[in-house]
Amino acid sequence: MKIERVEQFYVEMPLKQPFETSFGREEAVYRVIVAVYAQGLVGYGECPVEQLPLYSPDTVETCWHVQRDLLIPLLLDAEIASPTDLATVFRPARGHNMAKAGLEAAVWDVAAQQAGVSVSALLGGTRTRVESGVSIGIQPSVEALLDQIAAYRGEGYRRIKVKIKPGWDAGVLAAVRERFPDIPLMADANSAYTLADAPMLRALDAFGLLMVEQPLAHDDLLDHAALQREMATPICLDESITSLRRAREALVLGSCRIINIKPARVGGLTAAKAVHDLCQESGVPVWCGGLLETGIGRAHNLAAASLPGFTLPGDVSASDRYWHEDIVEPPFALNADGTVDVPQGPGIGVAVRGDRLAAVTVRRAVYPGG
Ligand code: OSB
Ligand code: MG
Repeated sequence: MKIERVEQFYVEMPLKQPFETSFGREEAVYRVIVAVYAQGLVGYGECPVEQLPLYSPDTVETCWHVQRDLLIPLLLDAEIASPTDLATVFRPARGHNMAKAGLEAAVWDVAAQQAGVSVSALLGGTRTRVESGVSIGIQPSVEALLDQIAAYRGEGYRRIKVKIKPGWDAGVLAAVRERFPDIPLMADANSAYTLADAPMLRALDAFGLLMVEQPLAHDDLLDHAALQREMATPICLDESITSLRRAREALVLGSCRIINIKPARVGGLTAAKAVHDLCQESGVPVWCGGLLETGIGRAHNLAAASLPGFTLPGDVSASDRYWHEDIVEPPFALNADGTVDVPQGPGIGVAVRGDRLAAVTVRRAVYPGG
């Protein structure tokens, strides 16, 4: 397959409600959406970057630039037999996983359409529905958090993730446990602590959490290994796992007992599957994380989460948890049993709404340029 044309869209999507983590507060997301054209078909991918490198080193502008100046020229030059070839095509570019992942995802979409199957099926997925959790940002008050948890539990979400940071941690989790003694609960620190906080982090063992996500530095493996040796609660790594190699290192070092796989963070669906395969061989459970994706990135995340080793509920919540109006049709919905369907139609299995995409686009470019 030859890619004939690539389009980039810089989009801005206001969130239904602000999302606050230990690294900042977001009222809207800023994304690069890409479309790739081949043989009369169009495939879509999403780069879940942000304006500033607060979660990932990639930003909207670095993504735009690296795609325009390196990845898109490489893609337009390549003869692609399978989307897995893109690992080789993009090899000259170091880092910039999110810029690679969006283009790779779009090629998976086109390749699946060509084969007349879903991205999930082409990847080797086996599930048609994925258990969904919900990630709740830092709230103005403990009461507000408890209300949110009650509302999401009422909607049917299977697992609650609470964002924590120094000053919003053990006391808050104690209040959550008092009100909801039995819910599947976890906490995500987004790297807000150091080993000096080990006594506080060990105290979280009292709350029966499913896991604590990324308590220490975003690029650390050694300190997490030391902390895991001292804690009963499983550590789950998010930010630290940026490739198959880093996942291997983490498992050898004992830095975590669970991995949150975000396809965009590891550079795409092929890398996500490789991390999944490694974890499956090693008996390490994985789940699919999220980065407040629009329906496009959500569709690709669900395809990844349909692989058999994704045994824990993912941050693959319904469209209405994030958006007043998604950019895909139909939007993603939560089933009564707390699952979200993996689209089964060709490609990503949902239609990108041209009107919505145009409405949220603030900059657009086409390659080859004219
Ligand atoms: O750490 O998992 C994270 C959102 C933005 C940046 C980082 C994270 C998150 C989430 C939200 O937790 C997950 C989602 O619902 O998409
Ligand atoms: Mg996280």
